[in-house]
This record gives sequence, C-alpha cells and structure tokens, in this order.
Amino acid sequence: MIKGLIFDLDGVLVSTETNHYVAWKLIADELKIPFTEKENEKLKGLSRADSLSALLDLGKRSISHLKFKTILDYKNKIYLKSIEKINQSNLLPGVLEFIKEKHEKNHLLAVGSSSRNAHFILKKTKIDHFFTCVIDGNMVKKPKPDPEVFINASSGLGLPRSECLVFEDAESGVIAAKKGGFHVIGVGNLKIKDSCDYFIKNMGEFDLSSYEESI
Ligand code: B16
Ligand code: MG
Repeated sequence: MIKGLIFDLDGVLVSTETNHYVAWKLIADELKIPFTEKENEKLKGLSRADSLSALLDLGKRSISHLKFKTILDYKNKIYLKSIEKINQSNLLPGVLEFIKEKHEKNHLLAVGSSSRNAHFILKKTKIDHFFTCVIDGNMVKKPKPDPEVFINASSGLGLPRSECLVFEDAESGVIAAKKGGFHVIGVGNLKIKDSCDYFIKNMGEFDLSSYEESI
C-alpha cells in the first residue's frame, strides 16, 4: 500500500527546468563552452555546484575556487531573476489537482529536490502547505544521484521506502531513487522512460489505484 508520495520539484511540480537551462546556457556561452539542451540533460537534477563541474568537464576547463564560487552566485542570480514572478500558473499540468486530491485523501506528501531555492518556489506557487516534509539542496550532504534526499524524505514522512513513490524527471533523480530502493515514476522527460518503473507525460495522467494494483 502506497502511503507517501515524494516529488522532485524542478521538472515535476513546476516548469523551472528551462529557467535553469537558460541560465547555464548564458554562462556556457560566456565561457565559450558548446552547450545545448542535449548536454543540459546531464545537468538536470544535479546540485548547482555539480552542474557547474559537469559544464566545466564538458568544455575540459578548470577554474579557480574563487571563480567557481563567483559563477555559482551569478548563475543563481540569473535564475532567481528569471523566476521572480513565478506563481501557481507555473505548476506543471495536473499537479495542483493531483496533490490537492491526495492531500485530502490523507496521503503524506514530501518534496525531494536538489534545489536550494525549493522553499521559495513552493511558497510562491502556494503549494507549500500540502507537504509534510520538504528536503532540499540545503539539507543533504550528498546530492542526487545519491539517494540521501529521498531517504530523508521518507524518514520525514515516517514511512518505509516500500510505502513511498518517487516522482522524477531527471536521470540523476531516477538513479537516486532506485539506489534508495524506491518505486520511481518518471514524469515528462522521455529520456528517462526506460529507466523508471512507470512513465507518465504529466501528473494529470497518473492513476495511483491502478498503479498499486499493478505492483
Ligand atoms: P538550485 P530538482 C534541481 O532541482 C534541478 O533539476 C537542477 O537543474 C538544478 O541545478 C538543481 O535543482 C539545483 O538548483 O540552483 O536552485 O539550487 O529537479 O532536484 O527539484
Ligand atoms: Mg527535476
């Protein structure tokens, strides 16, 4: 019986993945590192610092610790500017209806995100009150693809992993959830279709009862 639902944030609940991409693209261009949506796929779900390391690896570049820190702050500035007007209309299709219904039916909801901006986004989109537990990038020692974020989310709900489902849109997140021993529902991103337990285009498509019957 599934009692807990753990959601990734960017790309599952809210449409902020493009904003991350646009900010990294600007930085890649400044560093003259070829970077397209294809390369961005590898950055999805990674922490901010791991994303920059992955970008520098792509361009076979190394920079000083100070420049690294400066770029991280700059990237976040660009990103935050691009989401300053974020609101409930930026939730992905079916999200609000799904979480409202599950909350009313007493399922326990959690967020497991690599983002250090998760609390801000949940508040701006006015869905923060639905979640019993929010584990974000500030709260883990090892980010995705390590399972810590999801393990802490299930502990926060007080539920064993076998009673939780993880919803993810990124390869690093699917790996994290699988390593943690969770069922993983892939959302939206066709690139992860074959690595998750079940795939949906958006939350509006997901029928929890049918899924429970199938496992
Ligand atoms: P921030 P998620 C991740 O969030 C994003 O997928 C990833 O693109 C981003 O680099 C990461 O958060 C860190 O975000 O810079 O806001 O701390 O998908 O795990 O919810
Ligand atoms: Mg994501």
